[in-house]
Amino acid sequence: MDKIVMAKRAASEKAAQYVRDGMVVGLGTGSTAYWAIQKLGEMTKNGLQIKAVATSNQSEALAKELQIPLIAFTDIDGIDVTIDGADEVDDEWNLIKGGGGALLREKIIASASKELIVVADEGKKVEQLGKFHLPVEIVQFGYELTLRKLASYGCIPHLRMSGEKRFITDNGNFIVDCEFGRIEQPSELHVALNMIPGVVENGLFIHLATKVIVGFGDGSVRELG
Ligand code: ABF
Repeated sequence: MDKIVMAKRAASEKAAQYVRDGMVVGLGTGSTAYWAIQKLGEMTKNGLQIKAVATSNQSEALAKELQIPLIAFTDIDGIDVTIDGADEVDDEWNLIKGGGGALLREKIIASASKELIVVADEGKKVEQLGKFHLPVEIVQFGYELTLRKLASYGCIPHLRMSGEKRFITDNGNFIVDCEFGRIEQPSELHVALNMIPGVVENGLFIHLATKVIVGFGDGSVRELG
């Protein structure tokens, strides 16, 4: 198995061990969270009783395929634990997420979760956020002006494409990948970007993660917190 896949799988399967009978579990999006959903599918087949809330059409489809019982976000009071990936994780566990285009639902579900366990291969750990272009979800109306306002914060905004067409999120919006290079003050930038009219949400997850599990190519894991 490819070392990065081994790392993703090791981190995710370790995270799944924190899921207990009776829990409501948030299912993340991406190739790392994929392995957590696979493991939870195996555990439910062996009798684990959970209800799952999906962060995207992608994770919902995988949960259905694995016969993990799903529950609509509107039908729950809260989420016990969410397991999700990230594109970058810094030393304060601030994250850049949204490479998979699901940042809005991921952040809503993360904010409704008692525990957010972030699972990542070692390559996602960074000293400073920003090398990964920061995804920002924006409404389609007036997007040209929104792009200019995003640029005024010191980035090169790239409207995300899917082939020849503009990428459209599960919520019908555009994604702008903002090339900052380095983000000196992620918490302040997070607030400023969300003040821009037309911005729905951005991929900076500040103080939401309660645990970070890093996987390595030899199948070992390191739990931070
Ligand atoms: C998702 O997982 C996204 O928020 C994030 O961009 C992605 C990371 O992808 P992968 O796990 O495939 O590296 O939660």
